[in-house]
Amino acid sequence: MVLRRIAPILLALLLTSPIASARPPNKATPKEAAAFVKKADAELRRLWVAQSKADWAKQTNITPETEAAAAAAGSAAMTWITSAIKDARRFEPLLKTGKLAPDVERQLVLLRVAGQPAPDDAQKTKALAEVMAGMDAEFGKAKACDAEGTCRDLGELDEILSTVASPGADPAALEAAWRQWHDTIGRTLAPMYPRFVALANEGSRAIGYRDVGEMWRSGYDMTPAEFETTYRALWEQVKPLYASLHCYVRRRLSERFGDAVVPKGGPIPAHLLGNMWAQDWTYLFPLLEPFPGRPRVDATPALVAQGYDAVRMVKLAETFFTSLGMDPLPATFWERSMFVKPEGREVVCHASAWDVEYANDLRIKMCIEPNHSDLITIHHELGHDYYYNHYYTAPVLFQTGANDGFHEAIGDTLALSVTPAYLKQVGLLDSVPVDDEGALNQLMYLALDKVAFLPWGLLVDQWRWDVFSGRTGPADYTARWWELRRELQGVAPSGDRTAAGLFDPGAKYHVASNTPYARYFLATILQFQFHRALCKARGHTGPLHTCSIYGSPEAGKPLRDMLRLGASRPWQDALSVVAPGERAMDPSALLAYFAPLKAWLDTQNEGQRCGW
Ligand code: X8Z
Ligand code: ZN
Repeated sequence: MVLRRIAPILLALLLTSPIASARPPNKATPKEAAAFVKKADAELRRLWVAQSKADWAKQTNITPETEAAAAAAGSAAMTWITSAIKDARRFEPLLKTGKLAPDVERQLVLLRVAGQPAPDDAQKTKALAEVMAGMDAEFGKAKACDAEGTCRDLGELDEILSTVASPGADPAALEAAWRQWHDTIGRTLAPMYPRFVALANEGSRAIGYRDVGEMWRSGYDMTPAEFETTYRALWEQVKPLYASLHCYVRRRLSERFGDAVVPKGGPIPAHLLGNMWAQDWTYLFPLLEPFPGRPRVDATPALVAQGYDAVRMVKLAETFFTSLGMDPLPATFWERSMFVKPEGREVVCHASAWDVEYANDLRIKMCIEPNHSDLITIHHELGHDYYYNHYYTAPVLFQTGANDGFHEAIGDTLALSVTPAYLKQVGLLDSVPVDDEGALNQLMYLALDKVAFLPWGLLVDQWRWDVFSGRTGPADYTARWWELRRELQGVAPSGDRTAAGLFDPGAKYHVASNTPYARYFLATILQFQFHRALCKARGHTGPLHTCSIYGSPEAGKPLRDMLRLGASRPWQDALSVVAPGERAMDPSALLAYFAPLKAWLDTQNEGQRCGW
């Protein structure tokens, strides 16, 4: 590890030494920049492959040994990248002069935001890598036990919450499941998180950022301040749609569980939305269906009745991608992926997609169950894998999304075409909604997924930006969390959550694993933008929600052209490849998609006191 840290410094000294050239030190040349980028590509590739191998080993088999190996690989990568970023500073005078080859310049820009940097101290770097690997592992292993000594993992507790719309659902039991998870994982992570924040900030300061939040906001081909403005402006545009949905949902929940449980005019209790984080409300659909008795819009009953297993579900999703002209997944995908929760070892069940070797070594890791939600998540994960598949021959710094929201949006874009008509075509629905009433059912179902998600997608990083900047200190972590959830989502916990030792943000995987979250908010906007553009490419006319791009190589072509770019161009350029003429993230496609539902909701909400 120490040697790796020294190597780039030696290289830098050699390259700038007056002995090595007659030029004064620090006058770096374009040729040196090109050589630097080439070497960085080789070294990063080696370190990242080692890191993803160790991470894969850990996440599919959590033991003290695999955790330690993942931390060591993380520490090595962090250390190297930090000194490389510092070395690369001498090329800064060459940026934006037109003297550098565009690919060299782009790689230098991307290097600065390519990974968590290390603090200026080997011991602290080790501690940072350990706390990061440790939080992720604790989250994966966690079990919450009730008073009778029955212990459940996150999947089992979330499943209890998902029964909210079933006839005998007991709010007290739902609240207990919610509380058990939050109390257990929160208490485990509470002492780790402040340590992590301090060390991670030291790392980002070592390369010139004020804090980790500023570093994260620097990855969008605009200034961090411009990004923040863009982010908030997007939310302001979609907020009225969310508010209409919230109003209608609260009223129906109030009718179902009574005013005492769901007070009129106030936030909705967080345990009554069918999901541990209230980020996906689709399990409420039976309570909210605009026109009951219509054909179902989810494939769960058919998946169960037809005995679908995990592999068959993944094969079905793969067919969607190949129908657009993409290649089948490589044989190694089927050999190396983890599709179901294994017996006898601890794993991270939270779904993810990998190219472990940065060389088309595609895999997914999921604990698949035969239900509609997991079928959609499989499309999401394969979206990541197909992005990898289109750019794996590029320099390693280009092997990422045009921005991180793009990466999250690809599979979801395809999943927007998993319409009732498509499900009928593949034998997973008997009949499809044909009239406006059926369409409203379909739109409601999707809104409970996409529209309900928006404020949650926004707030996770709003909270982390405050935490990393120091605006919110450790004593206020949970209080600030609930302030944001109340203000943006209109959701509240039952009872006080500010007692010492609780840490509710830690109940979410991405906080424990330090995965940025703004990407999912952006992806929710972008996927409708992509969908609108691809539907146009396919020649679809008529309302957006009736379009499916299944089986359309005409839609596949611009999508694939964008995927191939990876991060080699600013995201604005990548966007205009898939959506000619568009260079901004724009919620108008999402708003148009849900416009009929918005009109219906607003009629339903007449005379109601909306808001919270
Ligand atoms: O984490 C994910 C994916 C893996 S990138 C399953 N998602 C977010 C979440 O679960 O919170 C997809 C939707 C949002
Ligand atoms: Zn994802």
